[in-house]
Amino acid sequence: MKLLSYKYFGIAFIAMLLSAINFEATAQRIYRDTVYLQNYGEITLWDNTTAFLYSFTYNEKQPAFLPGKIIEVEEGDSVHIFSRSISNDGFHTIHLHGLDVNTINDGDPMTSFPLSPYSEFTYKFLATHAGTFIYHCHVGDVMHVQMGMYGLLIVKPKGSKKTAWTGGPSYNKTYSWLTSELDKFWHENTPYAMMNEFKIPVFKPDYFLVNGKSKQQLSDTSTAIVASTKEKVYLRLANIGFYKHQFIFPASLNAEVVDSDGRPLPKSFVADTVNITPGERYGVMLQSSNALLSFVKINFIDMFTQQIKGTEQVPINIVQNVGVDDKNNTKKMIGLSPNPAKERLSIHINAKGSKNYGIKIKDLFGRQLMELWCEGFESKDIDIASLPSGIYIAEVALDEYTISEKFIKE
Ligand SMILES: [Cu+2]
Repeated sequence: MKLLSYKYFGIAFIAMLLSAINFEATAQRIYRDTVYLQNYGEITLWDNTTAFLYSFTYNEKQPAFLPGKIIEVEEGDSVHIFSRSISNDGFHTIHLHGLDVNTINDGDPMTSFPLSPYSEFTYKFLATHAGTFIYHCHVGDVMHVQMGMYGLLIVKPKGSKKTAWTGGPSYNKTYSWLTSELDKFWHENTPYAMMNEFKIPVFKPDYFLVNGKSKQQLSDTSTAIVASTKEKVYLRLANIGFYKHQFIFPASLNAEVVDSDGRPLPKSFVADTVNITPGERYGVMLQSSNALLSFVKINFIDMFTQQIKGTEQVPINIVQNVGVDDKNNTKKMIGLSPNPAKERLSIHINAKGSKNYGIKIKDLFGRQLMELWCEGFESKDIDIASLPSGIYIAEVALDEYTISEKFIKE
């Protein structure tokens, strides 16, 4: 036993030496970023109400928002995150969750130190391997995280290759969903005395968030998944809430879990349900062989009672991959311009033999938002200024069939 521990100590020592040498030898570039702690602001929720926030920001004058920006670095980067406190009286840190950083750079106020008002520190670490990580404030954890001090940190493979990790499975498109909850009472009654001086009220979240959004806000282009049957989608999932988040994928997506907590799984597995506890991250590959207009359902579960406290649905739209010939035909049938559009969208119909047609504008949830009836084949100009930005579907019903085309509202 004793011999074994000496042996391990020896190995650990050599590994440390090697990694120190490695650090100098392989650090190709220095990735620098600046984070301000903390600014005030507010979030607009799906029901158009707002909640007060304080969060990380990336310039001094930027109002708080949630979640923080995705910090994207590359494997092998030496990462320097310059952190400046702009708080009058609050203490904060940046904890690099799941990353192998040393004690001083850990951002745990107990083992490292908290940033006092108007102090500065540069958190440094070497991005040793690709993966999905979270950065968040580690002071008065529960309250500061709830107020918005969190974001994703993604280490991409070397050369930013479109693979889950270096040598890992490849993909065509990638999305990231950072999930959390929001208890409005906490935001309206924020105990300003930080550290341990306040009594935290019982957590009763009333908003359930994916990238800071819920309900109809989830058709936003950064969150809703749009891909073709030919495309492989790599979805990064990360939970920075206090509940367990249960992701239920439509079976035809063939959801394959490939990595967990920033490391490849020894063996990937196909699962239509993925449960993620606070702080955990998973990487999931998705591909459907059929066209699919559906949702990924997310249940937000209280871990003590196992009760589902909230459910959200993120739209997913997989379109049949069209060959070159099909594409030309489609072009002849319906044209949308400009796409993306800001205020007006022009629809040109080139179907022969059709005199009248109806146009429906739907969101990715399939809800009809507009309906128009047209005669003849002239282009139809429609006013879309009132639509929130996101992805929509223009559906044109001709005499015998319906054709649809997606467009983006900026
Ligand atoms: Cu903080």
